[in-house]
Amino acid sequence: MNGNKRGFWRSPLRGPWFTSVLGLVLLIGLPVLFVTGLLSYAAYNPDLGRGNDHTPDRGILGFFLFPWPTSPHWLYRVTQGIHVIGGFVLIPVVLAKLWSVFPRLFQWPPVRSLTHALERGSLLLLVGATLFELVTGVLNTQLDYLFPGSFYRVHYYGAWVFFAALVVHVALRLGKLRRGLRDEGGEELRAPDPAPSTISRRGAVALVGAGSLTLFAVTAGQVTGGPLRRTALLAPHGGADPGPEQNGFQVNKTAAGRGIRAADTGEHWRLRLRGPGGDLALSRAELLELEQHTVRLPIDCVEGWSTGDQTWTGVRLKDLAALAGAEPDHMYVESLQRAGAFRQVWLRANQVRDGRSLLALGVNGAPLSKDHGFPARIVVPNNPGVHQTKWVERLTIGRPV
Ligand SMILES: Nc1nc2c(c(=O)[nH]1)N[C@H]1C(S)=C(S)[C@@H](COP(=O)(O)O)O[C@H]1N2
Ligand SMILES: [Mo]
Repeated sequence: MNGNKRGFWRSPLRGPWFTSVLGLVLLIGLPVLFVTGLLSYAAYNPDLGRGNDHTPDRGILGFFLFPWPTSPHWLYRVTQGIHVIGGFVLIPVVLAKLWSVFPRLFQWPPVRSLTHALERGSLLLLVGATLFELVTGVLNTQLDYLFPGSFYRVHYYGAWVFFAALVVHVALRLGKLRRGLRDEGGEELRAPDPAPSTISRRGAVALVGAGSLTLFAVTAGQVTGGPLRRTALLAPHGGADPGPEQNGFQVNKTAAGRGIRAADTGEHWRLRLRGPGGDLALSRAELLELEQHTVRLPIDCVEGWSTGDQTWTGVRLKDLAALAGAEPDHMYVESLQRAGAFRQVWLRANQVRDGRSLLALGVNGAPLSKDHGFPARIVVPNNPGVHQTKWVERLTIGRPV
């Protein structure tokens, strides 16, 4: 299409004001997704190496990593809730913004100068990376890790491409955005021969807002848990409530799905404990004889949903460390599960030291169900769900090598 055919696009809504209003929302919203995403990445303690680290080639892109705290215990629930729900909410805004500038895709000549080429190149990266992040993110929340290990990798590197392109785009366009909010400049965005309007510009913005609100309404319940969870139509697995009574809250991976056989979790099961004091093997009955502690903590999945607070009972990780002859230190957790991601993970010393960190044996007054990790699972405050290992087989106290 050449320049003269700009007249093909006739919507009177297109123009600097509409594009700038949407741009302003994205200028605030997308960086929030970026930052909460980096926090989620940090929450995995990826610097502890194998098992925690899904992006071994990150190099300097890991510069911001820090020991993820255990308090406040609701922090990950909030940051990841914002990340996932915010991602859904911004989808209509991204689509509307792309629609508002869509005719510009066909501008002629496509490249006028070196600066123009750089500008369009960065835009291509920005649009591509934004759509890529939204699509991979949505697929991950809906389809239960469509690309297991590689999701972290592609979503993480995609985020950095997005961020670099955003910086260039903002540097080039901030002035236009300012003028656009006053409905000035940006003539190239307007239809040269607009059709009569059927809806006001404000009406159109309200429509986009209504789309975002709808998405908010059908996703937010997954973070609060409880009765509101039923409103979370877009929560993973349709928000199914899995088990009976005390164990009746969200399950992500079932025991059957993870290949956990009843024979492995029966009376022959032993917790293998390894530390400077040597190796120990404890039956479930022996674990129940140790001092039991009770905590109220949620399981918060990277997919954005939370179980809400549940009452877990079990043995403190630091007591287990002491039993293995060690000061509370890093702890390597291995699951009975034989294959798949998240079967082994490092916990950091601050997590092991925290008195609320348990090897849980029961929940809400009942023994753990097999889907919630029977015979024993890890529960650590402010820990991403994937590190709340179920069907624990071995705990090793020490440092990653
Ligand atoms: N061994 C093992 N533990 C695991 C998983 C797993 O796949 N294998 N999934 C994790 C994930 S992704 C989450 S969100 C929580 C879910 O816990 P729940 O099903 O008890 O709510 O368990 C975690 N523990
Ligand atoms: Mo998860």
